[in-house]
Amino acid sequence: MSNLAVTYELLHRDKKTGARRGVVHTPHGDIQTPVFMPVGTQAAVKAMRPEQVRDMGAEIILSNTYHLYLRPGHELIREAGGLHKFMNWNRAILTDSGGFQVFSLGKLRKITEEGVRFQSHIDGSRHILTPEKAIEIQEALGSDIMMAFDECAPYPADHSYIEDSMLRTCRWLKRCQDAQTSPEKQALFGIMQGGMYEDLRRESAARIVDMDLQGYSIGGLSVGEPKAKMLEVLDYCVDLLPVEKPRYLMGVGTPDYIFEGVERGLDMFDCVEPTRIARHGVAMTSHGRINLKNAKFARDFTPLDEECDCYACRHYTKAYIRHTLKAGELMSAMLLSEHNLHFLIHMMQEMRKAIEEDRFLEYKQEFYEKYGIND
Ligand code: PRF
Ligand code: ZN
Repeated sequence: MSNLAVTYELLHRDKKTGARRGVVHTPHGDIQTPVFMPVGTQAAVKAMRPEQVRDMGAEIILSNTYHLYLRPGHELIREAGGLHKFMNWNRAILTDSGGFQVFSLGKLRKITEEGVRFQSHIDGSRHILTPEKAIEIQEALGSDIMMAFDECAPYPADHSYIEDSMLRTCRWLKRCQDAQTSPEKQALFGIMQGGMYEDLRRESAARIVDMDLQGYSIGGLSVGEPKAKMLEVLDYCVDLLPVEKPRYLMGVGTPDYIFEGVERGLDMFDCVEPTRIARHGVAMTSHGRINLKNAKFARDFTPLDEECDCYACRHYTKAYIRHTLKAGELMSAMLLSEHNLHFLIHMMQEMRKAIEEDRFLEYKQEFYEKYGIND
């Protein structure tokens, strides 16, 4: 038995790409990787019951330090017996540190060496998040994987800004590690930053890998840069992270980016997109996205996706979902969220199978052609 909360087991490497098939062992069960993690920002995957998320095969979800700290408060969740019990989810949970959310607040925040001062987006109250505080909160929540407190720098930003920010994020990581009390119960993952600069990415990786964490993530991508830029950065980043630990690409989760990440050897992905677009009437299907607002679906009595066997596709038609959407019924968000999450989770299952059989590239090409991704 390991005395660490989280370990990575490599099962198979694709013969033609960097894609890898593995298992991440956590205190709340195993996660088959590569994995897509549904997002439950405020201790709820929007419009979904935990049983549904579990039954579609999700083995881990993501939740957020920033939101839960502000409301209902981490002490309340500790009192409830931790986040798993509070939200009735007994599989693994990863919590983001709040770094990213706080940095999205724009002029409501100020960065110092100590941490980030900010005003709540809910009531304007003043707070400070520090590396120590981010760990204290995540320990109260009791997540299986805690993320380090970092700065996700904006794009574009000049070299000197990114360098200062990246070095501060490394110092903050050390403080997170020192603040952590139970590495056998909860893992701490480090976050690589460095913007779009190769020298800074290399330096960030060298520093964080040296701290010997239980897993590593790549942060600071998908922040508005062109796709080609992001892929160029990913090309050299993945190999800077240890092969024997889980590798996570933060906040990236549309099908094309997941394929590109998996191809380069990344294991974990998360994105609010499938549930967010669901609430706007958009479904992901094997032939690309469709918008149920479109009048052409008014009398379409077929399922969202003929190839899908999710609950929504087994029982409902596009015409019905379109009707509930137009009528403002919550049902449309429920059905579309369930379908979209199922779609991505199923895509990951197929991807894992393909890697095991050394046909990742063939599967990628087949998916791209059907879905209509042409770059
Ligand atoms: N840092 C943290 N969370 C994140 C990111 C990051 O850089 C991103 C960037 N895509 C998404 N979520 N802590
Ligand atoms: Zn479906």
